[in-house]
Amino acid sequence: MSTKGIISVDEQWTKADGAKLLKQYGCGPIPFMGADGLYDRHLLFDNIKDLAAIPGRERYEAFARSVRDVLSQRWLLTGKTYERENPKRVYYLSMEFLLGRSSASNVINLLLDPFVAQTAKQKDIDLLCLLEQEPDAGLGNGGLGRLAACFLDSMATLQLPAMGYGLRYEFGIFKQSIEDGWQHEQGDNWLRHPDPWEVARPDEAVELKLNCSFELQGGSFRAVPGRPSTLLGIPYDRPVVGYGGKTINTLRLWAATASNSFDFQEFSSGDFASALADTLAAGSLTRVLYPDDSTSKGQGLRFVQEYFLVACSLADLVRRFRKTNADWSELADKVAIQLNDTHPAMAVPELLRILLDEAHLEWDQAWDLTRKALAYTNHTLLPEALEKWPLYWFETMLPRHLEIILEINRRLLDDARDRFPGDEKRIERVSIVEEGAARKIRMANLAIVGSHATNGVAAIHSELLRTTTVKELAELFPERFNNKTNGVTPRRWLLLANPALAHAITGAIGNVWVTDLDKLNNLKPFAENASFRAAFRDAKHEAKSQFANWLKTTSGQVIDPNSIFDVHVKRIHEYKRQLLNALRVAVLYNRLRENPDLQMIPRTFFFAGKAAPAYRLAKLIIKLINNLAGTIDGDPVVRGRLKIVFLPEYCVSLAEHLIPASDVSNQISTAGYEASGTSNMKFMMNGALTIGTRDGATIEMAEAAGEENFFMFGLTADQVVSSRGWYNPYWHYENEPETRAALDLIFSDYLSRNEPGTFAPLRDTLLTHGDFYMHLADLKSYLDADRRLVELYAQPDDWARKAILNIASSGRFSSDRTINEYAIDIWNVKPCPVP
Ligand code: 26V
Repeated sequence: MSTKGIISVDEQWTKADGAKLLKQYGCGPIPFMGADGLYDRHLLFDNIKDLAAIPGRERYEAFARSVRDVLSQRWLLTGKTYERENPKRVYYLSMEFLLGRSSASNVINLLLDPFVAQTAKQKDIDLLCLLEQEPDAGLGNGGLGRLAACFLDSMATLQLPAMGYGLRYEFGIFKQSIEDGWQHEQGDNWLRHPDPWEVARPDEAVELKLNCSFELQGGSFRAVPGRPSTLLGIPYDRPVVGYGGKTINTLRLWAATASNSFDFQEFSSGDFASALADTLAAGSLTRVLYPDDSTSKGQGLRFVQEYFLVACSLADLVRRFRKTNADWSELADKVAIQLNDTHPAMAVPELLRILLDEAHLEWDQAWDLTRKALAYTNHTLLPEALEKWPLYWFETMLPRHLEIILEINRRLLDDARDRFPGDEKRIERVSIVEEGAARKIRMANLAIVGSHATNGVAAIHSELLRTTTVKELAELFPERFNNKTNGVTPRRWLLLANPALAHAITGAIGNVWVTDLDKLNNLKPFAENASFRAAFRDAKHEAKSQFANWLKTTSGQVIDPNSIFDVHVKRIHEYKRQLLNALRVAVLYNRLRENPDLQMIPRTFFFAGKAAPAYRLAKLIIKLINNLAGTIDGDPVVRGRLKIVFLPEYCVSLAEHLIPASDVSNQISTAGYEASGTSNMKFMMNGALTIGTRDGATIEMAEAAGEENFFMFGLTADQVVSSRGWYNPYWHYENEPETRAALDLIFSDYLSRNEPGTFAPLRDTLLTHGDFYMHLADLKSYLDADRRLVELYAQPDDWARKAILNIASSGRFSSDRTINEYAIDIWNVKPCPVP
């Protein structure tokens, strides 16, 4: 199903001067800054304060509002164009959108960056400082949420009539701090100040009915059965600016509130608590993002959040469909709904319910339309992350949905029995209902059965999904299964994050790469061009120095920009194997302790990432990394040669600072466990070399660049599976002296003198309990790859050659390519240009 280049981005708007651009955006002769410019007016009239006394935060708000003013006409026009043209539209449903900051990205996509930079200079405004005032919108846990954000950028850039639907969490992913080496969590109150990028639309609120009410009891959220209630979803819209500013799509985030604010009678008679109970309970529905990306056991609030997203979004999109279409039978010709993982899988029974109960269609037609409209993306094979909800939750909260699900299942199983008579094992595996003492609804099965397409996010992942995780379903519906390898937006991750490298690339091959990343291929010959290699090295050095300065000013930490920046950033998970990386550094440390005169290029190892608050082992891994860092820092023998930095509070903005400055990207998951990875792609585009296992999209990246330009090591996914039976971590402990010494360093409390026994659970995982993620199996080959890598770094020209070839081969990993494939293979939608 390959699709290259059928939809392409129009030629960019010529970079006109600022005044012309403003005119094109519908701002007429209004200047941006200056006495009666947009910025100055906002500064004065939004604050009503002496101009000199207006603090940085308010200055940022005025700036963002003036950029929003510039795009507002175009935003309106985009909506109007869609209404007029009535094209088939895409709706991307996701519980997470990890947006990061919006201002700089919007300015760049509007092509206003040179103009804004120039005006800021004239007005003596420190633009970087201003932009740093914007908090990250951290409405996601990690890769899945960031992918959704990159997809929005690509859909708008490709001029697709698309919309994102999500939740407006008042608190995003928690803030991480490190105390004494341990992770601590704080609430992320990112909406404390008004957010200039959101527009509330109370007039478009949606009402939804549940068969229960909710109450807050001792701080926890509880369903009260048998007392039906109504909730309100208030939409908050955010502009999604396509590159060139032609299309401005919408991300609509729902906030929950009670339908009637509170019972005034009750309130006046003095029962304040009871009067406010419903309002409080309803409001807490969208209060906070779930910070665990591997399990949802027992989290009833999460279940209601998921239904709330689905019910609000479907009501909204059906309303929009009905405005311009009289005939329900056209639904699937006008609407494509993508389910980002199973989190919005209740869209299956909800859409059926609407078609059956509100549109009064017959089952067969309703079912056909539902399946044609919906498609599902799987993002993980980890069994503990596959959602299964207790059947009795549906019974108490959504009885009609349960009825519908059971009817879907009855028909499914009848069909499966017809096709595979007597194969009850298979029937058990395909069933949407997991039988047992507590019956459960398998959301992945529901999503696959109720949609027309199921995709994984990298070739190996799609293959494993099809042949192992849901094998029997894939045998029932083979035509539904496909692959869509992830991608990332080159606007944010190269053009915005790495201006020096972007400039060097544009200098060599022109700027078409910004919207056609395959054009990076034209860089290949430049690997042999000495002056381009120098330009690459200069850009890398500039990014490293800038990162070092940024780190010094924000945290006081001093790092050496001439050391190798070796980076491992992502959520902390056993399968991602930060522990394997820590073992590698422990081995290197031991080598220096044993041989203090060893000559080596100085290295700085960066780690960053959050652990789910309840994931104890992940938190212990953070502690280990920090203690190892402390021990190394305190050891005069290694000082200046080896350093570990654990950067707290990993977020989109930190990634934007760090990735351009990286020399080495660690992608070292146990093969078969990382669905795709997307930071791997960001590093590649920014000219870091990858040391990694054959997992997820890293396999395809190495294929694209040639394995000789990668540092691949370790067991393959097949080998991981086939060695499970006999793998014995003790063998490595007993037969590999460096492995043993590294483990002993940890187990001996050398790193935890004041807290003996702290790391005992690591011994349990790595040895006693059999090392499920096979760290020890891969340590030796990791060290081999590491040696090759350092040898190459000692040859700066050869290193630059490989880095440039990596950049040149990264074109395939643009989210524009991915979205193009979704548009053609799954959604059947076409661009709808805004005049
Ligand atoms: C799962 C759960 C389980 C229930 C509680 C809340 C929650 C929140 C998030 C998740 C998602 C886990 C899956 C995930 O993030 N997968 C990542 O998706 C990336 C984009 O496709 C991919 O690059 C990563 O390899 C994959 O781990």
